[in-house]
Amino acid sequence: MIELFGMGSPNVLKVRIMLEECGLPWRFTHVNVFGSGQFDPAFTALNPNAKVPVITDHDAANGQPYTLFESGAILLYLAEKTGKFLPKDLAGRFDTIKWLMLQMASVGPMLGQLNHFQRAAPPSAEYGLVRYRNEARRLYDLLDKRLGESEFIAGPDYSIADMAIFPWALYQPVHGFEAAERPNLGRWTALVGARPAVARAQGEYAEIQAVDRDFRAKASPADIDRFYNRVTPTSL
Ligand SMILES: N[C@@H](CCC(=O)N[C@@H](CS)C(=O)NCC(=O)O)C(=O)O
Repeated sequence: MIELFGMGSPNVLKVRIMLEECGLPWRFTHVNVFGSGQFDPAFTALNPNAKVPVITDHDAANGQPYTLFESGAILLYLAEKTGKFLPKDLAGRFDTIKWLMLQMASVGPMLGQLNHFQRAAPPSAEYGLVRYRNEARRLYDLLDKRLGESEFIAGPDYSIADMAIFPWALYQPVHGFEAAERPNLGRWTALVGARPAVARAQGEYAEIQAVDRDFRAKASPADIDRFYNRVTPTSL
């Protein structure tokens, strides 16, 4: 059994999709990141970086529970464990890994920062908003171009690279970009979204996000500042 520690967020949705695609038995443990649950010593013992997702595999190969953080590493681990969604041939394997790395290094961080500057930054932070909006546009365009050349992100087959990018691609309208301007991205989003495992993974998502909203409503201003890491530094 795999225990997934998470919240209603795209990096967690990636892992939910993979667990459903692989048919692995799993359970969800909700971490209250708005109430500083990620800084609890019991949680930082699992992930010293204090972020979700984290998984603990209670059926790991050596018979001992095995814990991982970082969604890309988790997807690779589950692909290795099950032999699914990561091609065996070297070129196919690294075509998948390079797009997975692009998601981890660029799509997630840039779109995540755009979320922050759209929702949480003061109006004086215009420079950051423009910067991350431009980066988001560049990345949505890159994905659209790639999906005009290839059925799936990494090649002809659905893989962990698709699972990593899909939850972030859903932000395109939220970020104020016209979906109609990127038809290839739209074709692929519909294709991936129609998979039964993806629908199952997203099934409880609205309820999880409602719990997050409740956690957030109950959080203290200090907790919210800690969540955004916008506590005034004592030294620079
Ligand atoms: N690179 C990490 C990013 C993890 C991450 O930023 N997780 C967010 C949720 S999607 C989180 O834990 N936010 C709470 C916080 O930053 O305190 C991954 O892909 O796992």
